[in-house]
Amino acid sequence: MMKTHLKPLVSLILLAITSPAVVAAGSHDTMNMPDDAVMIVTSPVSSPLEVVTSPKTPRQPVPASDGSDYLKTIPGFSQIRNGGTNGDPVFRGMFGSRLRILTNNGEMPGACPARMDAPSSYISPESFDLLTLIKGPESVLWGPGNSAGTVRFDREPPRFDKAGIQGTASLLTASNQRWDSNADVSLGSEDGYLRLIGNKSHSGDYEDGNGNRVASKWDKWNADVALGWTPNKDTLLELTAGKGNGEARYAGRSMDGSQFRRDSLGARFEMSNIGEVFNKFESSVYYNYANHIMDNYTLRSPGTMSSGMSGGHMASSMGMDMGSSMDMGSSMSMNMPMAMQLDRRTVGGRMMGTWLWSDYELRSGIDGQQSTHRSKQDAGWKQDARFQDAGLFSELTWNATDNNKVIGGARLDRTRVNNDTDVGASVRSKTLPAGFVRYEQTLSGVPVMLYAGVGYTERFPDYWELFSPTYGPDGTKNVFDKLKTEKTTQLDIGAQYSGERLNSWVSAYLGRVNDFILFRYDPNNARVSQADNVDATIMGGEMGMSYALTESWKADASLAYAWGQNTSDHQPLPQIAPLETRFGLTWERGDWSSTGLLRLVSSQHRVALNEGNVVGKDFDKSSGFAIFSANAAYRLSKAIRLSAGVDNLLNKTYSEHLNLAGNSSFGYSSNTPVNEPGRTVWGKVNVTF
Ligand SMILES: [Cu+2]
Repeated sequence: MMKTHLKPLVSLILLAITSPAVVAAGSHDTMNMPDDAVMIVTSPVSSPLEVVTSPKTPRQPVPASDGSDYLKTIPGFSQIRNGGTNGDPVFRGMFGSRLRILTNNGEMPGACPARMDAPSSYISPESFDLLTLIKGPESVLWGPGNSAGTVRFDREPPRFDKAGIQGTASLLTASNQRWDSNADVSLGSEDGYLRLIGNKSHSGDYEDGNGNRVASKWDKWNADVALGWTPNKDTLLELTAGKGNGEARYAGRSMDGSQFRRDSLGARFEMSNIGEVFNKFESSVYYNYANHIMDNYTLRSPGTMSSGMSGGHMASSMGMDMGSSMDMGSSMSMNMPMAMQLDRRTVGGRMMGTWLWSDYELRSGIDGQQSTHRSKQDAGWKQDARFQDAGLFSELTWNATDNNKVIGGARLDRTRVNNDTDVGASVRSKTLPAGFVRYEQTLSGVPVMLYAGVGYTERFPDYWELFSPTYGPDGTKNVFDKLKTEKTTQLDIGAQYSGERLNSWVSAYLGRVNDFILFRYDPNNARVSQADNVDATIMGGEMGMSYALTESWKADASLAYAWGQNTSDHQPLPQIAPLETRFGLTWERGDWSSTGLLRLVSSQHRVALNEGNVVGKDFDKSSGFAIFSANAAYRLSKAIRLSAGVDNLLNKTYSEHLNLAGNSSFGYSSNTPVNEPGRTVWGKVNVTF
């Protein structure tokens, strides 16, 4: 087995060593050669409000091949695990559409009514160059309702001074038959480029600390191509196309995902340095299609066979409210072979201009999106919902002095939803305002940056909130008409100190959420849920520091805390991860670096039993844990970097607070959390050329 696996590794290394001629023919604009150490905490570079990182940098713990797992090195992020991959990211205790996830400025909401395919599950992070997080409602450039934040995965256009080839490749192997390969190769010249990106990822079921297998295996692949035309250094026209698919076993669900098909098309046009005042124009359009199949017989055995429904599509009489119940039921119907196929087609685009005059910079534009959801019935595809949104936005930056700036923005959206189910009105529409104003100051004399901003955003309920619950706020089945929009007003403050040896930062928030969308589950039947609006107060923050002890020793620490209170019911908000701290100690000399990481997570006693979101609910308090991991990295040459590590070195058995609970078909008794992986050994080679 290893023999065949090592072959591509060896040939990659040989290729990189023997072809120095191709090195440095050009380079990506940013972040191509980051810090050599393995990333354990993603620290902000210029402002704690915005985190920018390269998804190609090796991380510890070794992430699964999806967008959600990569976010976990950013303090404040946690995840609701399905199985081994495709978890749902949660930032500051805020779930789902409160966090907008974009790839190349486009969105790809999943098709599964039970949200087995979170938007991040279609993302292969290493095929992107930049990962950017904007915390809180502190930007209006990226669509409506982003109350918790905005995550963007972007590809930078490769630039060539002369004809050549450039790119990156990586191979990863780890415990549990993990095997990933990524390649990102660009051929081009001054006039343009052809970029080819591909990845494959495979993993078997992992073992928890007790040596018990957790149903979590996956297989994935993605292939993307970009064709760019750069008639001059300030103009870019790019066409993109991509495809992907995969399957994943889900310990926490009554079905597995046996298909996660993605078809993507896109185009972007950008012009920079146009003139003194009207300086930049950028526009993009995209088409993203998700086609998802879930079943309980491809990757598991459905248990006791019963008559009828032998592997066909679920009868339409069971209706859409089976959506949320799919993942939690333990009734006899779950013993029958069942499958469900769904798709979602999202098209959209944006157009933005940048104007400069004296101390002002204005970015203004329009964006829009249409997203259609369907399910496959015996008679063919049947549409149940169509979401449409059109928005107008402006963000103005006033550089008052060299050290002070004021940034303000506003946007207005018109959202319209068509409802093709039998319950509720056929159309619902709403105008949604959003805005923010923020003050940023850099102190003179000391390397300190401060900011304070207040933002407001209104979020229309998403597909899962409108169509997956059994009941709405008034206790009837009419969720569509009755569930209100969610309004968030939030104060964000922070500071950063960037000294010679000490770098520290803090970002904090205090928010009021009116009509927070909450799911309540029937304690006696988890397949019955109600979506309701409650008022909530949220607060918390993240902080971090790194200190250079000596030339070669560096200490890191980070902390993240989130708190939420349902003020309507005088109890905690559900599904909030507990206090988490991370300590790292890194030794770095020459081409070597080595890091020890201690991750400490507190217990969580603030729970709201049987409340949560479309995928998860609080079912118990949780206890804390401490996990120790270590890694080493070595730069073999300018082009080749090797890294290896052991996650959960002491092979501890533990589970995260945010947890779906294991499914009975895998032998879990009710309300038993799914454990995290035990000791995991991994090795990775990154090649840049
Ligand atoms: Cu599904």
